[in-house]
Amino acid sequence: MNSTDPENPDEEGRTEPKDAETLIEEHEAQLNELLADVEGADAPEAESHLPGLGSGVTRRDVMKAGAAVGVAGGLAGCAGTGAFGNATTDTESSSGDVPDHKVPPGEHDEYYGFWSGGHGGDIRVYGIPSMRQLTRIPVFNREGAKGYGYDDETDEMLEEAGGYTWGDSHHPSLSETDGKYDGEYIFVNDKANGRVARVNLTYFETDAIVDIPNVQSVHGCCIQSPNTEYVFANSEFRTPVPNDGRDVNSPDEYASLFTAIDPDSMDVLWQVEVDGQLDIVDSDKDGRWVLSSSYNDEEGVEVEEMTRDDRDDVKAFDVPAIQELVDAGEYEEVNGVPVIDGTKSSPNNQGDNPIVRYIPTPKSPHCVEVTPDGNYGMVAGKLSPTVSIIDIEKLATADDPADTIVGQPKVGLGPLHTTYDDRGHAYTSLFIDSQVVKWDIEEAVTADKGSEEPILGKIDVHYNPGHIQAVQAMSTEPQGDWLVALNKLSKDRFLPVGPVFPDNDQLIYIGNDKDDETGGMELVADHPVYPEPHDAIFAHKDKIEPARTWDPADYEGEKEFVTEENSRVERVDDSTVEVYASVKRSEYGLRDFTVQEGDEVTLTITNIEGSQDIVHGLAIPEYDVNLALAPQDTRQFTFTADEPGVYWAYCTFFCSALHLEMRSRMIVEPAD
Ligand code: K7E
Ligand code: CUA
Repeated sequence: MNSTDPENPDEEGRTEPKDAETLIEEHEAQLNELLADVEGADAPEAESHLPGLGSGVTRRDVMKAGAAVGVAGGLAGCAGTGAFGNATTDTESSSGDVPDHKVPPGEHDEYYGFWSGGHGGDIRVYGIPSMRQLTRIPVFNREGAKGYGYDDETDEMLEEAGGYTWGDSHHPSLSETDGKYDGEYIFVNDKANGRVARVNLTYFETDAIVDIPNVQSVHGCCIQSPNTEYVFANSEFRTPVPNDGRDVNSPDEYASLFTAIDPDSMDVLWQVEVDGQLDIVDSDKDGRWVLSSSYNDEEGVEVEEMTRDDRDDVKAFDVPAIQELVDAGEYEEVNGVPVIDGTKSSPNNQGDNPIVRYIPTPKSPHCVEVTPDGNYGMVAGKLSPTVSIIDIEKLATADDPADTIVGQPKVGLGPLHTTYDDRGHAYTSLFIDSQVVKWDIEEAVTADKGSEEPILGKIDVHYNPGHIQAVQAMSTEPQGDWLVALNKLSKDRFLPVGPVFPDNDQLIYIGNDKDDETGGMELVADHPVYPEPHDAIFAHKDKIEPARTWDPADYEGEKEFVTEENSRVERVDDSTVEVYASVKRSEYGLRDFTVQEGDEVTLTITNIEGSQDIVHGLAIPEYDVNLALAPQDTRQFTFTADEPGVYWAYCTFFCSALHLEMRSRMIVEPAD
């Protein structure tokens, strides 16, 4: 119904669909109305053709807000002709060499990159700078290739975490010790179902998922720096708390909660209710403050209400102060979780040491990212062309929370996310301008608010970047050489693959500081990606130490390590059978096994190989059995043998010249 013309219904009350051009114009008008005022808004409207898109494709088609400002003169260069004016010179200009991003056959990348898979629900692992995909780690999604969600353990984990068939992973966060990545875990949110998962980086496997009570959607997710004492999760959608049918028609009563999770037990420790809404979250580097960005502090339920005001509040949580209240029992318990009142009028927020500080920022901002030195939290304006710089030290002392904002450079249209190098520069993605802007942090603090002076350069990306991420920028050890722009649209950059296009992750070299249009940034590679990653986090290869085979000691007492000798069938009772079998190239420990129709069968299968990279599978046709067994791993699968007959269990991984012959026969004898 949205795409019909309400003015001209036909005799059956239907209306004509609007044409594509009208829809684009309406979207632009809506956006232009919302965009906060920018000085110098009289820049000419750019409506010429984009380079490389061919005729007939206009800037409008890549969703630029054409009539708004900052469309940096023409299209060929985009950066450079006055939109950011007085670009400053960086004195540390280097030779200007860009290292080869192509990694020769047989050699390794320097960095791991962990991408969230969006509504694919997984984590994808890439090598940087080659951008080669190394593996995918299923998290909220079942995945046949890895048998994830099929064996009893992972199936039960997914069932206990709500039993949903998918998730929407957005924000991967690497565990830290002393502010440095320690290579132990990744934590990641599920925006769709209000969950947080933990991925074990020894085995590159999801090992825990918590379904968070009292919240519907978890968007922001981060660990506490410097020592991963908590994992924090922000509920984005306001709902009644608890959401059990009460207050459904009273949006005023809905709430957003800030949740703290124990990273070891993955138990929910406590929650804080706030006024307004919560979105993206990042921790300071000292274990005290956690900053949450927010849009919709209007507490609206429709887009016009959500974007009504010129300001929304960034919330700064004083974590030790909250923990003290919890320890003192000053909370209300809801669904077994201590919930602390962090609303503005709460007694906890009166006096000199409020547990939540509300910092007014323009306008429906999108994110918050703390600088590697822990000094500042950057809040990108989204509908405001600015980034607000929050001075974290001032959070404890400023009388007026607004005084914690110590800088507000004007960066361009649609700023969404900010990342950092090791030389004091920030890089912000500009969704509407389809650019990455590089700027000087300290200069932005000393410059007037709204100034373009701190801008060092802009580079075009293709197109509409969401997150951008530079290597190790979320830790205290930024590396400052590579940056990836996770662009939402790729348009014509790749061979067409039907109406659902790949996203385009672009690799940019940021190791050179130059006094040119881009500030030395250089685009080196396009990379098509399956929809739809949101964020990525990169760690030097030395930070991650994956196992080459399983260590059976890690599951001792939970599952039997089945050798060739003790492969066997055990009847437990009239209707329960346990089957134990080893696997090696090219045979199962049991060449056949017999069960009775109606039996509940539990398979316990061990890959007894000690050599790395020799993975076996065990599949049973028509019984939906699918196990993947890495060397020294044991997996279990339980099913009911309800169809009599002969079933050939076979190996799914091509493991030897006798792989096809590698089978076992399951015989299900008919009940009389
Ligand atoms: Cu910007 Cu979910 Cu991080 Cu997407 S959010 S872009
Ligand atoms: Cu084992 Cu194929």
